[in-house]
Amino acid sequence: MKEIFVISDLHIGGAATADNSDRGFRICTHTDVLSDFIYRLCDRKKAFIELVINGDMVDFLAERDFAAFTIDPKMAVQKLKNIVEREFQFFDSLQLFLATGHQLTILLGNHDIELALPEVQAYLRQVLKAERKNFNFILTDTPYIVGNGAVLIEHGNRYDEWNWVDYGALHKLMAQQARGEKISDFRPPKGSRMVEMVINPVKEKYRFIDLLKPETQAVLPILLALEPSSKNKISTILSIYTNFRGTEERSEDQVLDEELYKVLGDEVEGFKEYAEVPTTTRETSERGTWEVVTGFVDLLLRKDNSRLEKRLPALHKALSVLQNDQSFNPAQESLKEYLEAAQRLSEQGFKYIIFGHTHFARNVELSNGARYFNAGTWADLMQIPINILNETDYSTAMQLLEKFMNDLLINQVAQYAIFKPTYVHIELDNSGDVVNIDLKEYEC
Ligand SMILES: [Mn+2]
Repeated sequence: MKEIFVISDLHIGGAATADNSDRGFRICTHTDVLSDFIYRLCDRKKAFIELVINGDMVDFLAERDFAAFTIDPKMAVQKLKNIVEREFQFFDSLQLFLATGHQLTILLGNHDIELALPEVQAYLRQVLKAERKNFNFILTDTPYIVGNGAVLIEHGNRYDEWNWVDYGALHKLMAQQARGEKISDFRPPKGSRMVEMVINPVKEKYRFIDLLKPETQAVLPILLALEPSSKNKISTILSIYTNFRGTEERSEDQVLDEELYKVLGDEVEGFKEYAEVPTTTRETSERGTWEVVTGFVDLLLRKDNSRLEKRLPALHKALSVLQNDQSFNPAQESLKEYLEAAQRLSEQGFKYIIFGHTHFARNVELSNGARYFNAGTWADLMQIPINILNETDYSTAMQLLEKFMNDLLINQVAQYAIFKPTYVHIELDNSGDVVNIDLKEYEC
């Protein structure tokens, strides 16, 4: 019998503030629990155990100097060294895991692409003392297949328009660096450029920014409410997405207008007029698409100097879309690109498809009886508190929302952070067939 444990999106990296009073740039604040999980596997010396780390093990994007991709191998090694020195407990546990004789497989994600660089690879092997045959490092987007072809494991960013990696170019770069040749360019994913240009600068002030999910419906309105000037950053996001290059003829505001126009059509002028009217004079009882869109546009277009409390009604409207949000429900996949990808893979004959990347743990039955899992994350998450979304009394909802927003303003994030470590557990029989597979939560 063999057991396989699949974990994903550990996102180890980023420094706490100097006096350790604040989470700083870390998204994973529980490497102690993670190491404990691995040490418990080490204790089972007689068992045949494999640990699969399904991408984003470490997070180069959280390491200074921030860059969407660190092409210089010396600098990339230095970043990994910083992570190893800070979080040595985790690397020690992996080293012991390998020394015990268990099997370790690491896949690339999209926040740890630098692991593929030859010098970085060599450094990681050295840290893990991984010269033995029980270490498997998958540095392409070839999926990892186990269980005699029944289980397909991959990070999942391949199905994400923002975060797919150009593996052809990455391989070329690896081959050139290994020979010390002049290197060609490598364009990191759009999502990584967004982290460098938008998320990390915002995170200097607001630590919650990359914990809060879902990204678009929750993060953008909250950001706009806290800091209306961030609408310029929204236009940067749009320009990264549409590959727009800034020119002298088109200002960021114009780009934003054009993008809004694509979404709203001729309504855009009406929305702007609407946004000029003070929110208090409007009906706030009705919910619906109109309210959500107007709430959001209101946040976008209101005067930058208006105070937070004045923006709360608009924020409340914008967040109402999350009332029936299924993001945190493991039995349902609301992100259709991953569900469709899993469905297609199941039609190729895979019975179990395991992704990571979204940070949302999943165990979903597909239409043909196959199963889609998402291994979730060991990083922290944050959800808009349900009591704010469900509160039916308007003035109570406003009070709750105001407290929440004020906590965010002073970085009192800990009370809202969720840590829910999950893994996919697979049992294989002696001939390698799957006898059991399930999504589990680690009891710390
Ligand atoms: Mn990822």
